[in-house]
Amino acid sequence: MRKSTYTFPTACAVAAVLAMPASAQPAFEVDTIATGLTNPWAMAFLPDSDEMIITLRGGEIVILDPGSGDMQPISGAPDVDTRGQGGLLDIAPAPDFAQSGLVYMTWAGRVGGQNSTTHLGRARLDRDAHALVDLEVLHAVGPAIDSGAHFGSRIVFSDGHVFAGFGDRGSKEFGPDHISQDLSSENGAVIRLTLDGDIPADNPFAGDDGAAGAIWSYGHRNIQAMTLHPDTGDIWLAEHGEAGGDEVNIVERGGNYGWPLAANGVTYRGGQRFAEPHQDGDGFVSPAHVWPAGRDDHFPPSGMTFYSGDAFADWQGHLLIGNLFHEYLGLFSENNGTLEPVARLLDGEGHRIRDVVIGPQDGFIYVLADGENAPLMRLVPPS
Ligand SMILES: [Ca+2]
Repeated sequence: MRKSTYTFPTACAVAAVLAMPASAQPAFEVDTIATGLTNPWAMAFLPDSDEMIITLRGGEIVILDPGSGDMQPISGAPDVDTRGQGGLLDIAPAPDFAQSGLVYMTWAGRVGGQNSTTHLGRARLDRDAHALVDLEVLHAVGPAIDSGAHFGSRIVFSDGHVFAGFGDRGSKEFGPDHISQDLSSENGAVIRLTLDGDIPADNPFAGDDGAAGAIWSYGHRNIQAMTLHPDTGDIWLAEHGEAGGDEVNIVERGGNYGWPLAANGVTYRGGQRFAEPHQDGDGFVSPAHVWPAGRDDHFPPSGMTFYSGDAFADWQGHLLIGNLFHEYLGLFSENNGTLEPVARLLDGEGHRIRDVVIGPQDGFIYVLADGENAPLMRLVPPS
């Protein structure tokens, strides 16, 4: 295992550390647990185990022992469509994994011809056979579209249900006819299903004429992170804006999150505004946090979790969000739904950050990079 030591702010003397407020950042070390991962996308600890399960976008799954760095391939992954941003995406052990062995996944898959869509499914992990078995598709996002862009997606479990967040498939319709504003489309939406994949009767649009009953919230662009707030239990998500306008949102039942009718980003080409920025009273749910337009200030997120654990006591309750383009792990304090930036972790290391989770046993911060030869790292307190 390769170790590097970091202190920040840079060259912070001991006297200065003592003078800093309690929220100041301690130093940390970085263990590189594994290298050479090919386009990894998501990771999760297997409950009651020190092992992690990791997806590779090309359609492979591995189980990794972070102590030794040993990796074991797992067969039985779904067939994926790797066009564009597609492939095998999120992975999450079921709440009853200890009994059922079930693992939930999302992936991009073809649905006839050139059309593809994000799928949500589950399979049972057979450890002895090193295999996922009994793969079931629980839901395929409708409608399927001929596009390689914006599949989302992330999975969380809450309130006895499975929630998953998807993308808008890269639609360039910037008006009210955009699919994220269309309640018959599950693209650009969060859905809520029973653990068996059925649509609950108490979903906000269940039974409404022309609406997709699985939708829980809509008006999203491309959801790349979802996590639960440790105190409120709310679902938090992060989504990419156009050029800037990246958002962190707190998910409300039936909420319309505005894309693309309220947006703080601008067009990639020409930097033109196409909508009013989010504002109170515009009829859309405003983001908890939004980054401004422009490539210098934006924050294309991927992976997000609240810190819990004993290893970094000062960061308890802080929010960690991976930043793809600017290649760092953002650390934010959170107070009543308001975020303040605290530090850029791993800044300057040259890693697009794809996913972040907290070790349930050790409280270390596990960080998965993006790319064709990507490392899995963990932040640990200095020795
Ligand atoms: Ca929004």
